[in-house]
Formats: sequence, C-alpha cells, structure tokens
Amino acid sequence: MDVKDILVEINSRLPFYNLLAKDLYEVTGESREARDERMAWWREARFGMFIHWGLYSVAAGKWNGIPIPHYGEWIMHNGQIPQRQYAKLADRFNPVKFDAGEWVGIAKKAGMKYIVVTAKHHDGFSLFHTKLSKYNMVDATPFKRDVIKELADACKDNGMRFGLYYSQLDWLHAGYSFIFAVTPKFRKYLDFMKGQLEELLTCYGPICELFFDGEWMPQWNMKLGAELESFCRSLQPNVIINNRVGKRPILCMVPWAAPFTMNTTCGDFETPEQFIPEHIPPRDWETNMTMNDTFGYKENDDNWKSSGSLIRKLVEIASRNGNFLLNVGPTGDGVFPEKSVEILSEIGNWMKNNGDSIYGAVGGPLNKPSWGRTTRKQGKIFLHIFDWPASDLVVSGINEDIYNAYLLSDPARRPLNFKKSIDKLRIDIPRCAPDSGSSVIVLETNRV
Ligand code: FHN
Repeated sequence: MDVKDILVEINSRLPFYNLLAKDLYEVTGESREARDERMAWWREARFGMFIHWGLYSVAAGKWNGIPIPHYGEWIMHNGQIPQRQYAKLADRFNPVKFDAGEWVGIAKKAGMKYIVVTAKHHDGFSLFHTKLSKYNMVDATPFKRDVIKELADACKDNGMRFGLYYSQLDWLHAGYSFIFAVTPKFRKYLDFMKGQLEELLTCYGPICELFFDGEWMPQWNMKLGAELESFCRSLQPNVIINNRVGKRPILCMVPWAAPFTMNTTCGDFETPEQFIPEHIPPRDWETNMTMNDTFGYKENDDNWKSSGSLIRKLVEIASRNGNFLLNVGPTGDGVFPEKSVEILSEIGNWMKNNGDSIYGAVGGPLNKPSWGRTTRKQGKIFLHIFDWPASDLVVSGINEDIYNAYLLSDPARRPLNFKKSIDKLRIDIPRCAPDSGSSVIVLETNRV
C-alpha cells in the first residue's frame, strides 16, 4: 500500500466525515455528464423493491421452535447455529409456490420500477446456479431451479429493471475470518467472490443495480472496494453500484450522524438503512427499509408499517432527491407474506393517481412545511398534504408565478380557485382529503 492508500484507509475508518476521500478515492474518471446519463433511469425510478430470500426464509425466525431475535436473515449468527446444522435447511428449501412473474407483477402494480434481490447473503448460500460452489439453489435444494434467472427473465418480460444484492461478508467461506489481515486465504475468497460476480454480470442480462453489503468486516478496505468496483464496471459499465462496495464511516447507521457520514465516494450512491436522512445528502442516495422489522421472513413479525406511513416515507425521500428501496421477505414456500401484498397494493393505488409527483421528481421549494412536503419537476410544484386542513390551504414561501392549481388525483384536472399575494398562496380545497397518506395538489408554474 502506498501513502495514498494508507491515507484513504485511515480516512475510511474515521467515525465521521470522509475528510480526505473526496480527492483520494477516484475509481473512474467518469465525467459528470456521463454519470448523469447513467443515473438518469434511477433518478426517474425513485421506488424499488428489495427482496431478501434464502435458507433463512425456511427457518422463518425460529430455531428448534425458539424465536431468534432481530433480523430473520441473521438467524445463523444470532441463533449461534453451527454451519452444518444451518446448511440442512437446504434440504427443506422447496418453494413450490414460487412464481417469478407473480412477484414482478406485485412490484409493478405497487408502482416500483426496479427489483434488487439477494443473490448471496452473509450466510454464503447462493440463490443462483453458481459453478463455484455446490451450496446453491440448484445443486443443494430439492427445488433445483435458478430463481435468479427466473426473476431476471420475468423482469425483462415485464419491463422491470433487475438488480442484485451481493454480500462481501460470507460466514461460510473458508477464506473469511473476522480479522484485519488480507491473508492468502482471504485472497482466495476474493477470487471466489469475483468469480461469482462475473457469473452474475455475464449470465443474467443487464443488472441495473449492485447492492453490496457487509463491508464492515475488518479486512475489507477502500482499495479492495475500488478494485471490485472497477471489475464490475468492466463487465457492465452501466451498472449502478452502492457505496458499500468500498467502506462507509463507522457511524453510517446512526441517523443523527448522517450529515457527516453520507458523503462517501465509493460506488454511485449512499445507503441510509431504516432511516431517512434529515438533510439532503450531497450525492445520490437510496434508503432501504423493511415493511415490518426484518428483511428476511419471520413468521412472528407482525409489526407492519401502514401503507399511509410508507407513502409518506416515499414522499419524504423524493422531497430530498432520494430513492426508496422497500423490502419484501418471501416465505420458504416462495410467496410474499399476505400483509406485504396488501400494503403494496394500497401503495400501488396511491401511485396510480399520484406517481407523477414522485417519478423523476426532486425536492420542491419548501423545506418541511407543517402540512406536508413538496416535490417538483418540469414546470410543476407538487404540494403533498399529509394533514388535510379543515378550510383553505394557506401556503407561504412560494415566490413563483402560479398559473393553475388542481388535484393530481382528479382525472379531469378541474382547476382549484386560488389567490396569490407576494408570499402567500391561499387555495380553496375540497372538504375531504382525496387520498390517504398524502393528497397532492399540482401548481403549474409555466403558462400552459
Ligand atoms: O446485515 C445486513 C442485513 O441483513 C440486511 O441485508 C441489510 C439490508 O440493507 N444490510 C445489512 C445490515 O446493514
């Protein structure tokens, strides 16, 4: 490692701000224009589905009948299950109800524009037919089907972009151990990982997003991240890669620290998890979040967020120029939990009427008004009203000419009466909110 590498390394392990990374970590000489072009579909999409599916889905949060706390996909670790015992789940992983087209259809109806599914999580089990290990969906289970291929094909057939989650952290692989040194054994693991990524990036069609994860392991570093990022881009130059390909600051999972941690330069976007940053991060970002409290399926986790609260989170995120990757944890039988389907259907109904205020939108002119949020695009400001007022809506702080106002969910776009003074806009609104979660009023700022 030369001095620059050492500086980058020290910097990446700081608890806060990547003070030096801005200048020292440059993986590609990509121009801003080229990056904007590559990111365009992603900034338009705004809303995607995360899918955590694997052997842990069979366990469903219990081991020997005992509920294991925290994330379902961590059951091997949290339940201190010997690897040999855990691997026996593969004999029971036979998701006969799995229908890739059905999963993609549910995502599409929810208004989601891309899917990111776990190709390999920390437990080392591959959902795709890898040639580099027999511990995979085709060789190790009675199901014997490459579900990643089936999902990739279903996405292609349904105009849905297809992305993959891949964990550098691998509890199973002999080359992995929780130490700092990059040992020869770890180098062998790196070859394994790159081999699998080559399979995923050459055999499953265009991969829209690579969500790396588990980079907190001590021997992972920015240099390895830069090499991996370049390797993946050499196979699919347009793939969008998250910041966990490199190294996030130690406090990256702490919401209040976000202003000091969400500025890494590895990959293309920041990855706040289970929270929405209060400020607008300096570059592209995607919040990933569960619908209940677990990514991987747990039969006893019924702590579901309402569709209204998730709609407001989507609005909140879009109002800060971010993307929302909302997770579903399918069961060991290969179906989405019923409650997930119900919530996604309700979100889809809202998106049908109001998606124009989310897709391709960025933050509006008002920062967190008391009544809701604002987004905007192409000559329109979208007022997202969370709390519908009993009488007129009075909006302060919009210093632009307004030529028309109407409810986004009104197909006839009947104009709403409004009066605008220098900085006050009073809109005559219907007595009842047209939508749950968020009702949207469009203000046209261009004379149409
Ligand atoms: O440890 C993983 C966890 O299981 C899950 O995959 C989330 C999703 O972003 N990522 C890690 C926790 O930060």
